[in-house]
Amino acid sequence: VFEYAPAPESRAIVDIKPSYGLFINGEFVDGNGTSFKTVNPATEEVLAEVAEANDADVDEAVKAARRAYTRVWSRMSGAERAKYLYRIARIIQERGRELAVLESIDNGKPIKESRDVDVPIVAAHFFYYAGWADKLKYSGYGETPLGVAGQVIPWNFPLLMLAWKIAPALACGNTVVLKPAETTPLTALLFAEICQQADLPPGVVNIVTGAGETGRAIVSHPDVDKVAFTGSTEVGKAIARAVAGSDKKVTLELGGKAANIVFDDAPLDQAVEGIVNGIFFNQGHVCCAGSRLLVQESVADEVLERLKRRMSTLRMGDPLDKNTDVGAINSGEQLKRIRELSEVGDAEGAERWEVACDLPTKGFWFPPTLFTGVSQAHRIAREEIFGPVLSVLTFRTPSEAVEKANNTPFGLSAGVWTDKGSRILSMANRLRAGVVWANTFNKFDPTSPFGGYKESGYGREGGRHGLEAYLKGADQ
Ligand code: TXE
Repeated sequence: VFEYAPAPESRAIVDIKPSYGLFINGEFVDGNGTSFKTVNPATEEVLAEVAEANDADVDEAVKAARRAYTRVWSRMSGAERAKYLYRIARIIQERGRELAVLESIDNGKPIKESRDVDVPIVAAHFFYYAGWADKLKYSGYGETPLGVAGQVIPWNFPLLMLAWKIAPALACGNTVVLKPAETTPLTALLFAEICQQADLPPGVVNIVTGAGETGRAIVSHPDVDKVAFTGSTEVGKAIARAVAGSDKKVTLELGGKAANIVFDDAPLDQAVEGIVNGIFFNQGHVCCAGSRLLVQESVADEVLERLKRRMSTLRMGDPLDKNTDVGAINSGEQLKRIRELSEVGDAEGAERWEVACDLPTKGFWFPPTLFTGVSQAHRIAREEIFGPVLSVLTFRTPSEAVEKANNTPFGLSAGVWTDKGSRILSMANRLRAGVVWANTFNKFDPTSPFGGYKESGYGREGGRHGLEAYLKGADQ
């Protein structure tokens, strides 16, 4: 169905350097000298050698952030901080194409997503929180920043997760040490250049690259006041244990296994689009992905038929081709996890159906796939696959749908498809999920809070609620 064909004209607009240092105190520095490689997941080409921060490097970054916090950033008026955030937002817009292309190259996501979804929402976050910087007294959470925020983010939305973390932290007067994921460090480093271009005072934003050890050093650093993490539930729990008993404030945004619930009165074509978007957007590397389809029995056959037809039209391939719908899996390791869990699905008796296509021999690829005959006991109905794999279950009554949807240790999001307004409201009340979308899915907006129930974590990002994580509350 496709061959990987590089798109040199798009590639040419980004300047990928052979090696990158750490961004500490407003400058790129070498760090201790060790490094790791970041690769293009669509081709396995090594893109660059990136510095790996050790404890001493993280300590330097935290010291720089502390100095900037004490001497400059927390003493500045909110209106002045806002000017920097607006400037950053405008530069993100101006350099949007470059950011989108680099994001697609390092992450594997289709350019139409990075260009039309990720980057615009990143800019919107900076604009939105710039607006709050001089209005914190109306936030309901006070006006006093926490200090130095240590932030660790994943690889599925490298720039967007950075924006969710950095924009509110800075608006509230905190300074930041942020670590991007080891498979997608490049756009965070381009963001560091943008901070320089915006004349952001040195030390307000520090970007330290590395893997889990670097993350651990940030989280456990005694001079970090606040930890914000997005990633796996396993690491989230380890972080909660690591900071237990300290005075660090913590927010965790972890995994999910969202139910996308389709009732028989739903507009079915629209619902099918929502199912496809819910699980194949960003190759299913989405914490709130609609990875479980719960479809009412009376329309199950009809929905599945339309869904398979629609899935067969998805174009998979070169992330830089603007026609691509489904790009590359972010890493060999993630591909292995997706393959293994899918094989568990086969072994447990679910029936696999996948889009027929020739996958390239280089790079990390997995075809859009669905499993039918899935029961609640199956691991593919319970565990996060974090790939383009949908598990289909059926239900008869709204109560059965609620019971099945809530039967998971996670609780990040859910979708409800129905023509009945009253049903939307009652389902939203009964679903134990931080976000419930009605007749849509995967809609993000900086004004809306996002976060989980149960093992999906705690704290909210986005909206006015997102400020709470970065201000000293009355209880502290
Ligand atoms: O996550 P990790 P991985 C889920 C998804 C995926 C699985 C594993 O199911 O298949 O997690 O992905 C840093 N202290 N999600 O292994 O390890 C790490 O360097 C501090 C869901 O990539 O949690 C990276 O920057 N930091 C999720 C970040 O944590 C540590 C998004 C996330 O990596 C650390 C990603 C430690 N001990 C994966 N160990 C979502 N909620 O969206 C690692 N890190």
